[in-house]
Amino acid sequence: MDYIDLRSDTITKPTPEMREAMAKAEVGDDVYGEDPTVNRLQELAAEMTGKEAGLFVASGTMGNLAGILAHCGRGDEVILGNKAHTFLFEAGGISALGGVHSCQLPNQPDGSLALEDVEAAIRPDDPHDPVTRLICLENTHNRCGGVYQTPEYTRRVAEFAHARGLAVHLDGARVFNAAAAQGIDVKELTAPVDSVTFCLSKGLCAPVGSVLCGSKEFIKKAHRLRKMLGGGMRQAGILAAAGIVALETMTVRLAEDHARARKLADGLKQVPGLVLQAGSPATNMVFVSLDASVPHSVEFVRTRLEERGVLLGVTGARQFRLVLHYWIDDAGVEQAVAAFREAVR
Ligand code: TLP
Repeated sequence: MDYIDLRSDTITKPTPEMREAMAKAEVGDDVYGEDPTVNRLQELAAEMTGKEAGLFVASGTMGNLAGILAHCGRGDEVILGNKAHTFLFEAGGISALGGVHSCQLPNQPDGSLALEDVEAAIRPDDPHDPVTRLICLENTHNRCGGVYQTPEYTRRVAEFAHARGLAVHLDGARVFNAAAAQGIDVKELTAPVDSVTFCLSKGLCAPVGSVLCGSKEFIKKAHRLRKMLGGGMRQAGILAAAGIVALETMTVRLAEDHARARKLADGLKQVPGLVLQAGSPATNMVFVSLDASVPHSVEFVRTRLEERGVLLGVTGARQFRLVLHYWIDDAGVEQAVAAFREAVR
C-alpha cells in the first residue's frame, strides 16, 4: 500500500534532482577539509544564516550536542525549555556525554521562554552553583505545536543574554519553516543568536544531515567536538550535494506545506470528535485530539487509520501529530480527512 505518511517530515525521501546531484558530486576527505561539496554546503549555510562558518553534521541531535558542548564546559549550565527537543528527545546527550547541567524553564504555550523566568534562573557567582553559560531556543517549536518565534523575540533574548555574558544557541531544525511562515529572510531569526543548527533532512527533503553555524572560532571548537563524537565523515560530499539542492530549491517552497497543513486542519475541524490544538497549525504541523465523545483510544484510532493508508504520530493520551511535507499533495490531505471520519466513528 502507498501510505499517506504524516508521521514526520523526517520521512521525506530525496527528490530526483537531489539524487542526480548526489551521483555527480565531487568528493574528497572531509576530515582533512578536502571535500569541495561539503565545503560549498558549509559556505552556503553560513551565508544564508548570516554566520562566519558552518559545519556539516550527521543529524540535528549531533548539531545541537556539538554546539552546546562548544559553548559549555563540564558542570556548566544551559537554560532551556521543559518542552525543548534537546531536553526531551536527544537521549540526554548534553549531560551524559558533555557533563552539561540543564535548567528547564516552562515553555510558554507559544514556545517562548519568559525573560523573567530566565532572569531568575541565572546563577549567582557562588561556589554552590553551576555556572550559567547558555540559553537554548527552538524555532519552530516542535512540542509546542510547530509554532514559530519572531525576529523581535529572538533579538530580545539575544540582547538580554549578551548583556549578562551568556550565549544563545538556536535549535533551528525547522528554522526555514519559521521564516517561510513569517515571509522573512531566515537571517532575521539566526543572525541575533550565537549559533544555530538547522536540518536538511526534514522538510527540505535531503536524505541526511544538518548544519551547525556560528563564528569561525566557535566552529573550530565544534569541529574537534564532531570528531570526538564520531561524526567526522569522509567522502560526505555525496550527502552534502543533496543538502545544497535542499537549500537552493526547497527552502522557497515550504509555504506550500503550511497551506496544506491549514487545509488538513480545516478538514479535520469538520470531523465530529476531533479538536484542534489552539492556533494549530502555525507551520507544517497539525496537532489534533480526540474529545470525550470518542469511545476509542488513540492507539485504536491510529491502527484504523493505518488500515486506511494513513500514518501519523501519537503525541499524548488523546493527541496526534500530523506533519505536512513535500511528498503529501492535496489528494493525500483529502484521503487523510476521509480516513479520520471513518476511524473515530
Ligand atoms: N524531531 C523528530 C523526532 O525526534 C521527534 C520529529 O519527528 O519531529 N530539533 C528538533 C526541533 C527536532 O524536531 C528534531 C527531530 C531534532 C532537533 C533532531 O534531529 P535529528 O532527528 O536529525 O537528530
